[in-house]
Amino acid sequence: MSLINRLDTRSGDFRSRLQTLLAFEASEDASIERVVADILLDVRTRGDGAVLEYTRRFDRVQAGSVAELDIPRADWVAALDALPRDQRAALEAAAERIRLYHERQRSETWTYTEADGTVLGQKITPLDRVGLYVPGGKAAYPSSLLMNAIPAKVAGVPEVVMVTPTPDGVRNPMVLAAAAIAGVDRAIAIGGAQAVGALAYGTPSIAPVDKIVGPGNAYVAAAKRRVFGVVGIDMIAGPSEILVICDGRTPADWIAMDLFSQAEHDELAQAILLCPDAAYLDAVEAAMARLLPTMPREAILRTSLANRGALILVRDLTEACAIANDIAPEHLEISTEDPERWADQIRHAGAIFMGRHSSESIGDYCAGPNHVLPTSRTARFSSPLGVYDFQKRSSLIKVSGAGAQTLGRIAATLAYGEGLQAHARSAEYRLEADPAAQGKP
Ligand code: HSO
Ligand code: ZN
Repeated sequence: MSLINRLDTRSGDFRSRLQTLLAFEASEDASIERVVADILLDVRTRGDGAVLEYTRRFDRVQAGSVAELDIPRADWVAALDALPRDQRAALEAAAERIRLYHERQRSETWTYTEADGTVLGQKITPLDRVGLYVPGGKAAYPSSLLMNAIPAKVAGVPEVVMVTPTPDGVRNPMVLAAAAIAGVDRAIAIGGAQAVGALAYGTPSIAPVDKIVGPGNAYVAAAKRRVFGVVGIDMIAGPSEILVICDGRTPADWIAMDLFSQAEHDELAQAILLCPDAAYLDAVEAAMARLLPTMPREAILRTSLANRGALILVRDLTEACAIANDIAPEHLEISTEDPERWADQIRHAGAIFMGRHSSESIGDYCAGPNHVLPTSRTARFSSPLGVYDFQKRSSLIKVSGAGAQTLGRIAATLAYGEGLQAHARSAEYRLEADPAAQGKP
């Protein structure tokens, strides 16, 4: 079996083969749904007692109260102090760059005044309280904590509560250190659907939040979907994806490793290269074959590349851009001369990396933009996680006496048209002249 799929846009089965590679259905597992529904109901009715019981059962952590599961701030600070110097410096540098980038995203309240003195506008306020889910174990990425918590703090959210499971009581020191750097306000050692339920409904010791963000396993994702409406949620992320457009003049090892960098996330991750030069595709495949045995995650890489990876021969870079727009990838690298020229043609991608030096991995950690991005083709209609996800808008309306005359007539006419008398008359009460005309259609 070959290392990675090879496709050619000139061949008749190209579209159907591409379709098969792209297909990814976030499966809704009925047994997971049942378990999660039960846990959520239990947390909702029994509160802290249920949270403690599931934490004992799933994480093997005994606690007499939720307060005992709070991770004291002193422990985060200790974790930060114990970090190797270079790791601490890297986390701090990344956090600073992420903060600077996101500060530009902050929306401000605005108003304008019309000629008759009527004032209209939009008031921006942060959410009061945000819950941040941080997975335990192998998928606990401190970088993801920074990417979720910093935009919330930049938005002005006063209380960011992090939940993270600690199976057998084992904590992840780099996650705690990142929490300290990002300005998280409280950390609780709980996870799974029970943590999502506690954040959404609140318990005597955990105040309910307004929105829950952050990645998690299938149980966490199912729980977030179910509490949506009671609270806001971020997107439910699918497997990581990278699409590279290359003119065939970037060192083949660089592109091979860029493809690996997303393929190593998990077996369902997707890495695709589009290039008009067949010999270059051969060179990248050879580089992959040579580099694979050096990769600690070789097994995951082999599975994801064979199942969902592809090297695609295109007619030219214009065709490559059209395919990229169809795929709407989470990450797009444009590894060509004059990358802006091609980026101009891209409308659908979570993040666009331009030029041979812009590896996606730099974006994952420290370029500044968010690494929580729309996956599974949802970049057609959604955007990176940002400060705007933690701010909301209220409309402002202040009608002047003069404005009430003109607007009142328009409103009343439309209200009568809709058969809504009270609407009409409420507007008409504010009309100064001709009280005799009021109440008539
Ligand atoms: N590439 C991932 C984010 C990440 N990478 C975290 C490394 N750590 C999002 O698709
Ligand atoms: Zn990554």
